[in-house]
Amino acid sequence: MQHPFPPKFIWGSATAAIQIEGAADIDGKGPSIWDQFCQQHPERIYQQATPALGCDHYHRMSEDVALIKAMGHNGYRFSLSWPRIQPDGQGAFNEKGFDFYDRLIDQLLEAGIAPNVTLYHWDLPLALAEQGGWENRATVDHFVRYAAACFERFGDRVPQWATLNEPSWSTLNGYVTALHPPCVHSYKRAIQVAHHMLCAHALTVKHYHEKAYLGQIGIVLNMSTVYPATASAQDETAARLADGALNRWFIEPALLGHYPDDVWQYYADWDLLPEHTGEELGWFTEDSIDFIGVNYYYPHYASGNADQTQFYLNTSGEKDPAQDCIFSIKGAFKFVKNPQGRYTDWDWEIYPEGLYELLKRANGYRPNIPIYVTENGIGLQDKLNPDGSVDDPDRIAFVKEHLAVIHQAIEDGINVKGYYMWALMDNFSWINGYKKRYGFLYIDRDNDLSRYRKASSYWYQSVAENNGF
Ligand code: BGP
Repeated sequence: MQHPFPPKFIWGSATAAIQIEGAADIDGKGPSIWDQFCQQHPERIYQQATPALGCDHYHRMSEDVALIKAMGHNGYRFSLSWPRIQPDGQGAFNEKGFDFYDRLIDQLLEAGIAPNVTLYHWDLPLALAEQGGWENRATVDHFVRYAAACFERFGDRVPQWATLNEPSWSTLNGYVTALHPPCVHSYKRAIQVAHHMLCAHALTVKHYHEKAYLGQIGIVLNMSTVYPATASAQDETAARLADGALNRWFIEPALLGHYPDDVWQYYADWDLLPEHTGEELGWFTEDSIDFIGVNYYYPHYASGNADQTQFYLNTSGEKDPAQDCIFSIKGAFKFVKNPQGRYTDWDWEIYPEGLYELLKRANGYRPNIPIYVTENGIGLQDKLNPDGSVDDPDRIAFVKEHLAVIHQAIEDGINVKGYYMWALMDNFSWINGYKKRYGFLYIDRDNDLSRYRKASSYWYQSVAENNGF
């Protein structure tokens, strides 16, 4: 075998509650910010898709766990729906919500699959959003109470917890590009939101450790590598700023215990600093988290030539080679495409080397920190064959290339403990709707949401069973 992995390596896949569960308003679940956004602005989502039915995982959970087991995985990353557990985010807890996750966790453990549970994957309870959402300092305390209740309920059975999924991406899209709810265009408000999320993270980690639960706790970050588009000094500066704003602003409080000085100064100069107290900054401590989750899809190329603020996201899967600028903030940085890059139909570059660099970088912040690749995958236009098979050679190639760099990182002494392919099943891909398919399991949306194993799931099963490839 060319790529043997260490013993007890986790081979899994990942999902998020709102992307698969459906059952949006039954058994006491409250509405989330995404439920409302999709109802009010169907035109902003490709083919006007909604997560209301999702993959109906809420009703097919046992079947899905049996499939995870049949596919040979020994880990599964999923998120808890805050509004399913606490419908308004601040009042009474919903016993039926707890009960659903009790059953999921028990069935996973019984099947020999370790749960890796994320507390917040973007589905903020609507009632909290109506009170200002993450801009409101009170949401920090509400989140910590919700997290504490989840630890009390599931803490004896969950080995890995993550506080937040990709706070950088959710604040960027919620408050800068305005592509995601609450669709705000304000960099200043984005930074306030990010600060509150990081406070909620820090307090939750502190609480978890004080109570000495059996597992580990970390955070999941999307740390896209940022390269200068050219060797010019202007692009170098833009790349450093973009990396600071999107990556270092999040990973440094989590791993070093403070915000990056250069970005802090930049925000101070531009009157963008968040309202904060000295006490809050003291909550960020070095060595607080037990592991780091890294989500990786593609790298960025930053140019300093940002003369306007604009955003482009290919949600249709119709490749658009003419589109050069992906995202730009006037006067700061502009992300452009790589003329030599390999791109998917949604214009996401395939570049496994970027993952290697991120793993090395996370390890550089704290040598030997356990790292899980908590998401990595490719959106494709998979088709169901009449015999029920699905050929997805591009997914096999994608995962294989990324596993090869993870293997290299482990050989180089980096403590990577597991890999969760995004995703277990095709799901609601946010504003891309359902055409963009990510799963090991094909979901037949033309009929009854039946699950079909794709070719990649058989290939990955053999990797998991052999602990390498
Ligand atoms: C990550 C999210 C996931 C997932 C993935 C793919 O940022 O954490 O929830 O959706 O991206 O992105 P998309 O579905 O937008 O293509």
